[in-house]
Amino acid sequence: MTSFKERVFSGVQPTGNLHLGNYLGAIRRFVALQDDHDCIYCVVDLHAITLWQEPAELEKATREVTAAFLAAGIDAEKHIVFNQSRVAQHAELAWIFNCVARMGWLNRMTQFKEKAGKDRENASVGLFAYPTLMAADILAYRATHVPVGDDQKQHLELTRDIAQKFNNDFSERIAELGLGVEMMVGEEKVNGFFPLTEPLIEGPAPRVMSLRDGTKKMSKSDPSDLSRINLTDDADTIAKKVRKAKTDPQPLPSELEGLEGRPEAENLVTIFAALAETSRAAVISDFGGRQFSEFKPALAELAVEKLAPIAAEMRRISADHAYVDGVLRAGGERAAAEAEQTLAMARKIIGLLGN
Ligand code: AQP
Repeated sequence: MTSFKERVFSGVQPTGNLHLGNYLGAIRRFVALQDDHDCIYCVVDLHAITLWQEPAELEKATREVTAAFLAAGIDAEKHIVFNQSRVAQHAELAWIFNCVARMGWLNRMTQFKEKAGKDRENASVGLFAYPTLMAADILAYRATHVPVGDDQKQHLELTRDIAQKFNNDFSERIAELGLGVEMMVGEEKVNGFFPLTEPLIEGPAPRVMSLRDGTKKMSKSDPSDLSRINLTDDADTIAKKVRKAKTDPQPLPSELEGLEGRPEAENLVTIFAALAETSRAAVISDFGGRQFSEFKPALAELAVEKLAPIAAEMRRISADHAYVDGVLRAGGERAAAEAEQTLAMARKIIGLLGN
């Protein structure tokens, strides 16, 4: 009996305004994981179109996210980098999962509620079914680990529910075809076709907050550009955004516990610690008792030092369309070959003739 090969999968939507939260919560961790894992990183353009995208902007943003992956240090030869729509198996498996997942499960997804807002009747069907496509992205490669920011926790739980229901619904058939793989669920040894994927929601900044409101997540779609540091911002813009970041009138506390109930101060300290690759306690030990007028310039300088080289590299790479498109094409071919192996088995399990 074999067990699942460890494999990492994650994706980023090409919806413009890639920001510090995307970098610290996701992309920088993608880079760290590639040293000892087999990784697949995807620009999830089919997810992007669940909300309206201008076609030319979508093309530009797809190249920009790819460039961000490469500029941050992802090795597209050793690992796989591609855009989702090139691999039709994602959409095929998503349809299968639409027939496995239950309406009640999707009705509970908070991201749909937030994104659809009050105009639920006018939201696309794709926005509602977004989590089943995400499950398909991951399970088309039978990925075992998914690094994501904290906001994706609920979608990862749904992915596990879908895998488990599929494994249960088809357990006899999976056994008959000898396609079961052994895995540990807690203390229990179980057998199934899809792994119960582990979310990797860790690192120093799984949830970077808005610079304008420390209770809201930093987000691409926030109408205020001052709320986020974009990966493409120049040094002056970064300095201005940090200077204008909302804070309270108190100096920084001298103990970590003093950040409680001060979301904006906590966010800036977290960002500093994550960028400096140190602990929040170390930041407080250096800056405790000091005013924001002293802390903010140090944070701006650090952010520029860390982000400027990535921004410059991103600009250089994304301007070279032939190169970026070549990376996506080659990655897409490799990804399709992997995904087709899973789909061929899944079709057999379900009873869909056609292999
Ligand atoms: N603020 C954040 N802090 C930490 N991680 C974050 N991520 C997003 N925002 C933060 C993580 O970045 C990865 C890619 O995100 P995405 O583009 O696929 O979708 P998203 O989570 O919807 O990103 P945004 O920026 O918040 O976009 P909008 O405004 O459209 O909702 C994911 O791993 C995500 O967790």
